[in-house]
Amino acid sequence: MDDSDRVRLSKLMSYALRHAPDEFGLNLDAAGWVALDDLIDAIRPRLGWIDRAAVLQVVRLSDKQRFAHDATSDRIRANQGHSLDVELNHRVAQPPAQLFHGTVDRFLTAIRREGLRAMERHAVHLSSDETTAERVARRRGKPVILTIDAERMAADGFEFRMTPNGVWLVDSVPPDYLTESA
Ligand code: HQG
Repeated sequence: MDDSDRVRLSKLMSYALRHAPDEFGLNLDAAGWVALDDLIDAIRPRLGWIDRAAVLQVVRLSDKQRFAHDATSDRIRANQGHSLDVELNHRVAQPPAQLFHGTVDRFLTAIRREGLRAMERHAVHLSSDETTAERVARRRGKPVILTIDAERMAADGFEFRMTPNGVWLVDSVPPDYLTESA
């Protein structure tokens, strides 16, 4: 499996496990888990060469730990990014004083007015370093980095969760907690 095969498989797995299990005939449980063998059978019509080893390799090599499997590799789920209603049970945690979010110019008017919203996802995704925020933003254009006063948000009662790969999640960020870097 070369890099481009792995990316194709990873994108199909993300799509099936985060957004469209129905389209693949899959039933996720309440926490987003599905049998690994069922996932393989569901993707095979679109990717004939898929097998257990390939899926496990995608899980292992994902730069962002997008997926997790259980100890016996019987079940798999996406770690974050769902548009479906799943209960991921990520740990509530005390965030660092500042967190970062990378976005682009064309969203700024709306963000200044209404703050950061989860949009198609379950939560707003934040990172603890500017480099990651910049990489996220670059998917869409020239990065604009927003600094979030996470310390004050936490003090004001906002609940932060951390995913296994260190992405910070929060329901929303009101404009008052945001600063745009020059
Ligand atoms: C913007 C990828 C208008 C927000 C990445 C962003 C990340 C608003 C876009 C992960 C807004 C949502 C998450 C508002 C926020 N008005 N636009 N009020 N509030 N936005 O993709 O943070 O490859 O859902 O700035 O690497 O870009 O999927 O979120 O531009 O870690 O694993 O609306 O997705 O990871 O976009 O990216 P997204 P994101 P994966």
